[in-house]
Amino acid sequence: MLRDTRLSGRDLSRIDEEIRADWSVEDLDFEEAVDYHDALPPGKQFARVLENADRPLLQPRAGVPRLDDQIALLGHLEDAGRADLLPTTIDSYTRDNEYGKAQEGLEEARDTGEDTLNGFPAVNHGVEGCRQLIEAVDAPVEVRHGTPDARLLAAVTFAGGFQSFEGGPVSYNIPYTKERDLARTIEHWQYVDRLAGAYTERGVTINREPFGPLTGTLVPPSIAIAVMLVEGMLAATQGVRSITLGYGQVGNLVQDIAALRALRELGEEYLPDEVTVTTVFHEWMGGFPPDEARANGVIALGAATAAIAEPDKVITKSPQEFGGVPTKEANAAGLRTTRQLIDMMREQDINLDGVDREQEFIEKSTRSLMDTVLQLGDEDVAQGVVTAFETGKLDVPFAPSESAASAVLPARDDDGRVRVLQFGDLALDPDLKDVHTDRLDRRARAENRDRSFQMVADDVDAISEGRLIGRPGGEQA
Ligand code: 8ZB
Repeated sequence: MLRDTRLSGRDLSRIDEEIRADWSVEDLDFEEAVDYHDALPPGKQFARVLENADRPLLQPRAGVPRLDDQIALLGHLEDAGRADLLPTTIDSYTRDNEYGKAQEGLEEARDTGEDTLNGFPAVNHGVEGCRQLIEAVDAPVEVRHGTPDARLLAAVTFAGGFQSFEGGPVSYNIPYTKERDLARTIEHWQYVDRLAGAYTERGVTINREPFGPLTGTLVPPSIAIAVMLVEGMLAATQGVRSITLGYGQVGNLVQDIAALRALRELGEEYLPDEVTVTTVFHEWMGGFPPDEARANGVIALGAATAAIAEPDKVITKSPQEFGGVPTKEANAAGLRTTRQLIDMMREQDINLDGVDREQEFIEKSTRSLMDTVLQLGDEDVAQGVVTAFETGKLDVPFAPSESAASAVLPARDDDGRVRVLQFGDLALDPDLKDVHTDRLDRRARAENRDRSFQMVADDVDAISEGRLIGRPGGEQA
């Protein structure tokens, strides 16, 4: 039965065998890999660089199929974008464990010179290919992906010199897949986290980063934070000691600052003392305006938020977000826009009305969700989170997964803060629910319409159409 307990050495070797049966990889040797990491210079030690920074570090997303192209791309982001931390975004076949198809795509890319995959197939490049990449750049590199069963990917990339790994059992299941069972996904991530823990115990700290934005669409902060705490707790059990909790910008300045502060405080509180907690802020993950000028406005608001809230890391967007994967130039431009804003604003002492109150509300709401999760699992967070999603007591809006109820519907209030319009069975105390309902009533009155699904639909499109709140007719009410 699924339990939040540390995997044994026997479990680890059994699973090691199991995942190697999926796709044969060479040079996968833990002891040798520890020595390899030991020889890397301090500037490539991900946790060290992140945890010792005195300002928010900037990191883009980037992944192309061929090794030499990926090296050139990361080099450009370092030089032209001055990225502090680098990514390697993994292709979708690998995310679906379709290594054969990834191989075909990689070979086609090599034959044609086209980017026939939407990311870097790290398993196919193998330990040796990954190491060439790590050696070719100066900054530390993280694996960024979206893989529900990331066991083989983790084994290969950790041995390949990567020291940070995105994702988690809830954040890479609920928003990303339809049919994967949540309990099984948690087992798969226990292996990933245990492997990170095993490196950590050998002096090679592997940073882990749960994916905070979830579905990226109007996610109420308390829901996102609860998922971060659950994934952080699960990782800590397996021996992970460097955890970066994430949060995706919703666009209301006060709510975003409050949420980032709540994320940090609750992270410190819920995760064991031996874990170093850091935070990451994702620039807007929802629909972007189609033109680059307006997209830069969205990016700049994210950067301004980061300048005030000072997360440890910011994941930047590019002005070409609307079109999907950006050119390397646009990607570097997103980094530069973000840095300009942060550097101009960071030393200003800016105090916004209402942040403390919003933070308190987010913390109360998150506690309400976490109390329920822990109760449902009889204090076992793994059991609890599975039951919480099964019963809809914890839920994510717009989630495709059959493991979630997806009954929660969010909408913005009259001030643009994300609230809950329909709760489903979400485990929020009645007095907290009343706040959401009151705020949305106030907006409904201001707009002369009923609280309704139409608000949700209007809000989902609002930013790409040039506003924060989806008002009727697009006009100010
Ligand atoms: C859930 C993450 C979505 C974001 C970006 C998308 C979007 C995906 C790549 C990439 C650069 C890639 N993204 N794949 N960015 N290179 N291979 O992740 O554009 O912003």
